[in-house]
Amino acid sequence: MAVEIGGIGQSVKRKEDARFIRGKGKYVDDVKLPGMLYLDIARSPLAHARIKNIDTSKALKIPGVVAVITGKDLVPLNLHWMPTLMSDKQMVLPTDTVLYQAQEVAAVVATERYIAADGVDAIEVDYEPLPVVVDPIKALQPGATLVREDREQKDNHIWHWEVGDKAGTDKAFKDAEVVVKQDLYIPRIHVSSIETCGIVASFDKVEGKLTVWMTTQAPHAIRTVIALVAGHLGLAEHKIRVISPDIGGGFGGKVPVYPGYVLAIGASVLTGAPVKWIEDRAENIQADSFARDYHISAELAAKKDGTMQALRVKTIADHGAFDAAANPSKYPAGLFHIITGSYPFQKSFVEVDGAYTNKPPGGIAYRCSFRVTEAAFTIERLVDVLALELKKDPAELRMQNFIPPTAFPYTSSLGWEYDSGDYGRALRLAMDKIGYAELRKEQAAKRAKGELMGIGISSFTEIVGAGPSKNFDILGIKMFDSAEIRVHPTGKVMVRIGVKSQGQGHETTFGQIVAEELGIPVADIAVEEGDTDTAPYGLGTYASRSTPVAGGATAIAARKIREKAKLIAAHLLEADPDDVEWKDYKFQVKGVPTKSKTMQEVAFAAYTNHPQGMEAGLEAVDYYDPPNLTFPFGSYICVVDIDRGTGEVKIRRFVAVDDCGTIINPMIVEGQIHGGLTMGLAPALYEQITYDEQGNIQGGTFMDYLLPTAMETPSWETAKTTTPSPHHPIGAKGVGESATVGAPAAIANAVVDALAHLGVRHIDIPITPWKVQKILKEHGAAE
Ligand code: MCN
Ligand code: CUN
Repeated sequence: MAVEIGGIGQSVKRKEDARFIRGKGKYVDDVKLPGMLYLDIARSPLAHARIKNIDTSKALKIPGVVAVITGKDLVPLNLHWMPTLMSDKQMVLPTDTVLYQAQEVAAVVATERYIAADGVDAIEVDYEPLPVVVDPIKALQPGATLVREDREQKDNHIWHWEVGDKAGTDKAFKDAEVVVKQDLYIPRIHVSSIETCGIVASFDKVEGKLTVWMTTQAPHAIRTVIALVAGHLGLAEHKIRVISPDIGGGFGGKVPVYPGYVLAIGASVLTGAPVKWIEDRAENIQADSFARDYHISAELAAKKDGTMQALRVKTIADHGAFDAAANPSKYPAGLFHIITGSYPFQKSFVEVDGAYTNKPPGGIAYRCSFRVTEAAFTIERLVDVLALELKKDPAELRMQNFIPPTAFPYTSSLGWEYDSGDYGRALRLAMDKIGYAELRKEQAAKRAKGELMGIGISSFTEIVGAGPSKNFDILGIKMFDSAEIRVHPTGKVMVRIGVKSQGQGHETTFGQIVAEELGIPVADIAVEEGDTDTAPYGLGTYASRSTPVAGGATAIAARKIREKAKLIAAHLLEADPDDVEWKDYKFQVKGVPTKSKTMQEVAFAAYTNHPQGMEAGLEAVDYYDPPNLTFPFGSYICVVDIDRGTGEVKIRRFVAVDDCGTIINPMIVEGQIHGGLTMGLAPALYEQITYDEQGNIQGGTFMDYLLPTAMETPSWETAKTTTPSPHHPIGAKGVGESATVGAPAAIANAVVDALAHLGVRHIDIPITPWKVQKILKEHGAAE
């Protein structure tokens, strides 16, 4: 029975793949409208410069160029600046100064895409170079080059944020038997979705209605932002329709509002024609929002026997020229205070300072759930540093310290209430699966022969599912989410939700939740997202929040339907509702299994034979405000071999044990973990974006920004434990980012473990062959 329904726990094949694998997905660039114009953007070659003049005359002479837009043209419309999600503001186009390389400087609108590009090439900008600051530590020093002249505050400090018990933590450190300290830099990286960002904006002058198709993870929030930013131009929220069609990967990079979107909307309002802007690959990698860029200094205090006691962390966050991060308003450093991880620290204190630099806006994306990757990497690296200091096995040290399963719900010293967990079970399973004890023996034998092999563990705790509205809002909009379910007379179902898949498989998994609750086969359930004219309001998909929040809304909306359906079933069965029960996906008269009604029969009756006095129809809406976040966790173990000649790190095995509570679709979750692990491998060994002293991007193309391919990616081995969330309607936690959060520390720990006997204690990621070879040479261990 259960298999036919395709309910919770079934590996139902992804419904959306029918179109994806046939090349029939519908992406923004597939939208073609009559009379559509194309927009392209001229970008700054310099990281900091005064704009003395922009000469657009040659561009305007090119046949097919319809308009050129500069910052000065936007001033009368008050559109030259826009608000960011972090209550900062960002230039749409500069009027006098550019603040980073690849910043938007002017836009060309033309009848064809290539004509627009020619127009961009013909724009002549006279720049006067200004001093550049790319290092946030230097940027915060007195006398540093000022990045943001527009601000009242005349320095590069954005905000200071702290949490925890400072005095108590300082005292714990003073009294501690053992203190380890580690500085870590988590470099700037960039998501590289298959599809770049883009928009088609179409303004209907007669109706005053704006329709936009865009690559956004949060269509409803974007609609509200457009209404707030452009309300003075007559764009009211009921006359704005945002459609987020199929998206070829988002990973956080499609949360922010980019100037290109605003320019395309502005151009459509000005010309009355539809305008398309599709970013090219270089623009995507050089100018879109960046992730990480955290300079962290972390200390851990412990007893000699290994008992962890206190944690103290100081961080400088490089946000580039505008604070355009996509964090909840209350938390400028995201959920970085999950940094206490899987351990019951008595005292902790964390402080973060944000800095402006002449770099593109950073601080958002890359499968991170709001700075959780930075936190997990730091604590899991630090635990290994402590293990080394105490000469303890890192697995044993973790087992000794884990928050015990009996302690949940557990409130961390930085204030988060972890819903559920069993960390020891996950680590034991990972150790059994990989054969930990045997590997340690093998390592010892290899070491004796001079061969380099390392084993690394990461037992991370994630925090996902923003969020309870008491803690979470973006620009005041509370982070709830929604579902609307309609059961049609013939028992087929339409589900609309406020989140938006970018490849995660929502059309399948949200159908499965409804299938389970209503006993209707998943094949008969259509799931729709991403159209603000039809879907209920929601905050979108990021921070692995769809299952924790919209998943809760979906289950509750379905249960509301079931409650009404029960009354109709009782009416049909001529029984008292109290004598009717929901069993085996049917309504049955208690104790009389032969007297039953299916949901399909009830649905038909809801429109044809419902009880007198009851409203017709069978539908429900739920706006779900979760009581808490969900705290998925996992234990990863990585085995590496290092080539003493080249310094190359080879991942021999990687076992990932994940726990995301109740699993809706095991196959989809495994896919999420495979993808997530690969995106965790990427920054650990390969990806990094750096800038030279003049603010020139190093690594702005795939020639030197190294994405792992199938060649570099090992064969991931996965396993699971299941510790349901006690507060989620179906016990599910989010999982979309877990593997990216957990993997880097396991890999880095494995590499350091391989070199620890040489005296190596830490290596900053990405751990490139060049770095390893240098270390081997320094220690006389190179071949
Ligand atoms: N799922 C499940 N059982 C659970 C938890 C999740 O079956 N206990 C399923 C979900 O129903 C959903 C998928 O797994 O189909 C991911 O669910 P969830 O963890 O709720 O995450 P979201 O759907 O909110 O997706 C967001 C998350 C984030 S924040 C990034 S970044 C990321 C990720 O998902 N970006 C992705 N995975 C991605 N996968 C693809 N293909 N493309 C992206 O851009
Ligand atoms: Cu931070 S990447 Mo996901 O939350 O969209």
